[in-house]
Amino acid sequence: MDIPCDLIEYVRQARHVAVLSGAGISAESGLPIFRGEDGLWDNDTIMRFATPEGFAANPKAAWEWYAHRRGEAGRAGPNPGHKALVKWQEELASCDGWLEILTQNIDGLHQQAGSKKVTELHGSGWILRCTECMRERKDRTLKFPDLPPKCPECGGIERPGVVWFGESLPVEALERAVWLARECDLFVTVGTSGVVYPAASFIMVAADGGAKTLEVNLDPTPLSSQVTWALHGPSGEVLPEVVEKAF
Ligand code: BJW
Ligand code: ZN
Repeated sequence: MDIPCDLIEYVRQARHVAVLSGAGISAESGLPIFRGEDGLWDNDTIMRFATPEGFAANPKAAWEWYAHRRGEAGRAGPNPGHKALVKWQEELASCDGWLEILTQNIDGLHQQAGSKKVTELHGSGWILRCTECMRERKDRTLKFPDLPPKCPECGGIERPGVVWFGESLPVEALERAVWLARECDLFVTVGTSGVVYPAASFIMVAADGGAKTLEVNLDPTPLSSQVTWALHGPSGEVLPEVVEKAF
């Protein structure tokens, strides 16, 4: 891939880097993305599985979908794209800089790769939350004996600890995202279609604050024409190449 020299020079100098990742970064780990031809979704799936109303109407069906995805994520491992971000983070930490990740993904693969500062904007597929008493617990069961799972405290139905359409993002995650967007020298989006808000808006907050912006994505997106640099290719190849060339 042809990587512009001015981008590599900027990556070398940038001390404060924020990365927004989406489903595309985990595609090379074998996990499906949401939108597009090979995507997980059509409108019906969105209404049934990614809204609180869809879950309330049929928790078992929604859970079967999430249990299937937990199985896939549990068997997957981080790929060279995740690992390149770990190396980049370590390079910056060694010179008093920082790289922090804002992820829309619920698969935990950044953390599994070894990334330290990861904010989960859309929650985690590995957290269960009781719909009655709101108690949360971590759980990595890959095969549930019965669905939906029940709260060990009160017996209420549990839901995945994720953020569905119409629900607010966790307040601390939102605050962190805005802070990072304002403070970074470089804001990078990786493997996201850039159509889901508020995640898609953070790159513009960063640009308004004077940061340069980079998109790494297989296909062009609505963000492509607005960023300083757009690199179109698989993130598992593009990110390692950027990091190798810069450090
Ligand atoms: C590769 C690759 C490779 C493939 N390498 N790349 C402003 C305007 C309009 C609407 C709104 C707005 N503000 C809020 C809204 C409403 C709504 C929204 O955004 N709607 C739009 C869709 C129109 N947002 C919300 O409701 C949010 N809540 C909120 O804002 O609360 C306050 C509020 C509510 C209501 C009204 C107003 C305010 C919550 C959003 C929650 C999203 N939840 C989901 C499900 C999470 C759980 C789960 O995983 O099941 O999050 S939806 C789904 O989309 C998931 C993802 O995180 C998210 C983003 O998808 P992502 O990651 O970008 O994946 P894809 O598939 O879209 O793209 C992958 C890309 O990778 C593609 O481009 C490929 O080309 C690329 N690719 N292989 C590199 N190897
Ligand atoms: Zn409970």
